[in-house]
Amino acid sequence: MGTFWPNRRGPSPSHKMYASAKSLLSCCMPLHQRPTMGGVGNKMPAGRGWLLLGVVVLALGVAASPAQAQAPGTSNHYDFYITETKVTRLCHEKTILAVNGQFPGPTIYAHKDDVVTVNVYNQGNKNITVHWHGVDQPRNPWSDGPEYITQCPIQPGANLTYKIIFTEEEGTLWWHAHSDFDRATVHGAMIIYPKQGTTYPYPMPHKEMPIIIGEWWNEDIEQLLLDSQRTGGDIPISNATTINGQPGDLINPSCSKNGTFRMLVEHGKTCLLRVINAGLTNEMFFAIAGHRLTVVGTDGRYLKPFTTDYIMISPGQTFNMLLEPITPTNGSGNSRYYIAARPYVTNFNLQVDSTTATGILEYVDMPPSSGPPDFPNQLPALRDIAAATAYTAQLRSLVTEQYPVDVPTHVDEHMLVTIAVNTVPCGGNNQTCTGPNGNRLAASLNNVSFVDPVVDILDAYYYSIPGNYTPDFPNKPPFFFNFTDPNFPTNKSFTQRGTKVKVVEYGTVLEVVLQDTAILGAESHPMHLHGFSFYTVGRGFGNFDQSKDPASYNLVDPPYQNTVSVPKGGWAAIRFRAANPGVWFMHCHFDRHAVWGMDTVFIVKNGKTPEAQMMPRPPNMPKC
Ligand SMILES: [Cu+2]
Repeated sequence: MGTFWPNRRGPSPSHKMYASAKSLLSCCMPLHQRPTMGGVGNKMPAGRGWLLLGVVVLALGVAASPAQAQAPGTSNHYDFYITETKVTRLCHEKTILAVNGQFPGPTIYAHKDDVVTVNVYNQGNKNITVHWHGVDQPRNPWSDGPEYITQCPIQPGANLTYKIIFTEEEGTLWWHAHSDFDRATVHGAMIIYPKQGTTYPYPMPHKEMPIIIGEWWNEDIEQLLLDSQRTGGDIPISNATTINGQPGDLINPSCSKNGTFRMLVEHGKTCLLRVINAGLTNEMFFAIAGHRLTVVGTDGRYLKPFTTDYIMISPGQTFNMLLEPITPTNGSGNSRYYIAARPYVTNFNLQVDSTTATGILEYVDMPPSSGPPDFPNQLPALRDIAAATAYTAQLRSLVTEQYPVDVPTHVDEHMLVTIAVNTVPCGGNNQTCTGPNGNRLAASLNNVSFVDPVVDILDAYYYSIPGNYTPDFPNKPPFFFNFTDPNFPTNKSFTQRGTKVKVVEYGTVLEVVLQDTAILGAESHPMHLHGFSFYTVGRGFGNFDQSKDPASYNLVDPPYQNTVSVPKGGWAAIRFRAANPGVWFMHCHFDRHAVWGMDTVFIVKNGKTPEAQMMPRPPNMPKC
């Protein structure tokens, strides 16, 4: 099939050549204008198309950015400058941390098997780290990113070069800060194209577009986190759901209309949507009025294609979808259609940000319509558990000769891990907290509420520094009760703090059943594992039953994921082979749960051969 994105190293056109951005707004990024892998110098967009996109970005406030390919060959380099940046949404101006002044941040482009380096310069006002979400990083936990797990934070004024080793991943992943709540504004897409000379397992789309779902707080999110840590109470809800950093014109229209994300399409030109949920708080439904979507991939892996009216995407997940721009026959004949993201909320006790973010899909080859865009009435309601369950049940790995699966059929070690929101005593001198019953909110896995160590766990492990963690994370919960009964024993609301890790031998096949509990309210949890993708072999409601439920497992074509949505009052079973030596975080991707302790760590020991051993510690890792 030849080359799909020919290297175009032509001279960089000046911006004034593209002064009339309007004429160039033909939808998403045309694929023939992909970035080249051999760049033309630092901070110089490598392909002509990226300048075009840059102009479009400026014109529409669309958050996608030129690649900054630097080194020739397969190695690419980016410079990320994290600075305090002023942005205005909902007519509130505030200072956020952002990469290269962009919110959402710049897109990283790579091909399968590339190695990309990113030098992160912390020019902000607080410690920070960055994680390359969904990249397995074989033998390279050093560049994984979570604060106090695999590194000490990058302090203000310092910098750190991360090495992202892409191997099996192909599709869409993303990067984000992995410290406090910095992820709210420090995030961006990673696009991993097929290996040079190979193609997608579906017809070549004409265009592509990252769509990043997020949240906006009018207040300073870091301050809200600090306040909640002082009071022991919950974190205030966000003020708006966002699409590519914008609430859209249904939320406070007089403030939001101008910035609304617009995606321009033409009849017959298929667009590949790369949807990412970068939100901190909510799973999301997503749909486009008048159009069906063909889902072809998730979490940097291919799926058996299926067509759907909507998707449900958890924080941490990505979905690749093909959009065929055809004027809907049942629509109004409108030239504009809302793209919409609405929270999917399973904890009915919580106050939530229920705003629906919108962008606009706009046909450039139709007469412009004057009325409002059509709204996607197929978008499920806020609490539609049945809609979410039906969507997720459709996820199956592609499975072809070129994209085989390797689902473990033999399990070496079984773990049952309960997930809970809890409390701990407020602490101090009879201090009263604003959490339940005057206590402090906490969260746990197997009743261990994870506490960050003083020295990051990877260094503590590598240098055998005692006192930072204990290797006794349990394989099962300490107590068995009816986990999903809302009338849970009241004494079970309290949890214990600790820094407990699970140590496994290299190559061990693990099955981890993640079990939600009703303690302080059942809800779904997007559980994310670093260092691995895993097969989600089963999901179900109620208490997992080892004698019955494995019979329903899909061991033929289960989805290969890095983040699984554990159903409210239910369970999810994942399997993976621990053939990646290092220190790997597992946590809920609802950030408030993660900071409350819904986390644990796998330490995978070195194997015997050199290929089964961690890379040596790079120089210049930050100090705690
Ligand atoms: Cu959670």
